[in-house]
Amino acid sequence: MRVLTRTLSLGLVLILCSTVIAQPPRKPRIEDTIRANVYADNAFKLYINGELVAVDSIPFVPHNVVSVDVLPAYPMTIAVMGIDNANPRTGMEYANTNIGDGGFILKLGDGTVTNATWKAKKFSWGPVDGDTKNPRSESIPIPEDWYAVDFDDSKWPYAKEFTEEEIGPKSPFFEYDFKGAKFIWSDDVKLDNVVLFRTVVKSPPDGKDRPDFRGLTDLVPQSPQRGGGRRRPNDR
Ligand SMILES: [Ca+2]
Ligand SMILES: [Ca+2]
Repeated sequence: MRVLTRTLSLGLVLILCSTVIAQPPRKPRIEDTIRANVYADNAFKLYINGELVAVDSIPFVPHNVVSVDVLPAYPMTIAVMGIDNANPRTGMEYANTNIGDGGFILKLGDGTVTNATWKAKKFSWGPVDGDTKNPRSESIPIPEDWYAVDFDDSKWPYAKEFTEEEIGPKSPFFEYDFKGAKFIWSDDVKLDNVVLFRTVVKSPPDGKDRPDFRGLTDLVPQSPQRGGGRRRPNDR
């Protein structure tokens, strides 16, 4: 009986050890990141796995591309706020002389691209019915946790794809890799001015195996901690 108990205890210890070993093996390196190329008419906020990772650094003009390194972890929840420049009261721009149109496109270094499999829901639109004589906008409240991993977007509509001709991207769009990605928006690329997008990338589209570094801050690192013990020169 005692032998059995000891064997079971040993087994438990081994299971615990293997659980620990299965945790992220090291700190992430820049080679573990993938490049995110993002272009929005006019601006965006990008969340990955519930964290804000990029915002459009130039919200109106020129039409810039934001290209940043991100650390992927799968399944990967991507949530984006797309913002077409508009007067919040009328939904129009350029001193209420122009309806203006939106558009969003993204490509990640793992092969993730925007297309009609993404969800897209409008939260502010106008001028209602395209009425530019008496323009007014309408909005619905944006859920507080719209970018969270566990947010339920099952009732959201799917995004609509638009051609490059319809969106008319401007330089320097053509200098960046958006191959295979589609421009998306909600149904009305002119009237819909604030649109939220969501998708879940179950596994890397390029099939490459990548470590999952989530929860790294909750673990005791293998190398000495800052301020605790001696740090090796290259341990940063
Ligand atoms: Ca518009
Ligand atoms: Ca616009």
